[in-house]
Amino acid sequence: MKKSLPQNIWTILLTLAVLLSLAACENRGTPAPDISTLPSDQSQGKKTYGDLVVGFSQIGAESEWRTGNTRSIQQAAENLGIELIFDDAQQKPENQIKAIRTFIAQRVDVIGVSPLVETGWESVFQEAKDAGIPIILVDRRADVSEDLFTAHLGSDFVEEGRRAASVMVDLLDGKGNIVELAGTPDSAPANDRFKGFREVVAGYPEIQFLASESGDFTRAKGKEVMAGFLLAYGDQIDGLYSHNDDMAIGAIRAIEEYGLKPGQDIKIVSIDAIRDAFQAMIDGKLNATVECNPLLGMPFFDLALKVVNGESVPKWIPSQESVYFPDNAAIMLPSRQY
Ligand code: GYE
Repeated sequence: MKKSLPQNIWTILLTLAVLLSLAACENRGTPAPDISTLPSDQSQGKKTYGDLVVGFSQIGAESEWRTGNTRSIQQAAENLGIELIFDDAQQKPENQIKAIRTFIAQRVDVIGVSPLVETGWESVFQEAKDAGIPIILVDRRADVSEDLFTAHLGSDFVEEGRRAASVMVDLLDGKGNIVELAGTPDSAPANDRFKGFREVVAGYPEIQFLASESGDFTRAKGKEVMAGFLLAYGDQIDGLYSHNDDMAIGAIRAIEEYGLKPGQDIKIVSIDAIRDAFQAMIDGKLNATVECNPLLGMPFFDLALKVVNGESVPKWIPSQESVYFPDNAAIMLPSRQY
């Protein structure tokens, strides 16, 4: 008898605890009855990927980087069940402006755009803002005031230029003559890669620039411009800095046709890290490639959903990237996705 009283108390307490935890479990499956104290839309009315209609204005298909970027965006949309309205501007900013206006008229939830050039976007971005449609810059930046776009997802192109320069300085032991194949004039990557490279090379007075010209980020133009450099400067060229791998690959052909050995007679550093650059390194024709990640599809839609649901996002989300060299190119190639 002495022990029966405490035992009863324990039974009652245990029963109460079980009942309370059952009630808590039930509540977990249903929304809390009073959400007035929570920030709006946190527990109700949130959109999911399947609800999104997204317009995307792509630049074109000038490089392997670009086609890899397009694939990444289209595949991610398909995997997530997002309705994607995709427009290819074929290298014309006026086509991008037209596409953005169409997206506004269609009342899409978010507009993604990779601006071909840095300038000329104020009015059309303002139109999107007035219509309440967020603009997300994917890959390239636009030179507009920060209130005209919601976020920018893409690489630090200045840093890529710096990295390319450090590698070139090492390859040339701090002295020699360089030619440069620049990207599309006035584009953010061409401007920034030009600038970042010079920041580093400025510390090496025995490195000289012989010439810098745009190859428009394409293989064909890269080859053509490099052939011109060779005609003008021939054997004086020690190094080629190319703003992307495609132009470097075009240039490699021009160098071979001219009768010199790319990667040996002329050291070559380029940017992007596409699969063909790894092959060129395996073949001993390219000395390094600085990575620029085009696989922006998933992070873009992740950002788009957050923006639509009113979550705060950083103004710039830079990509994490490295530099690749011939010694590990063969090991890396099979796992490269673009
Ligand atoms: O490096 C080049 C492409 O904007 C980062 O555009 C991109 C650049 C890329 O055509 O290959």
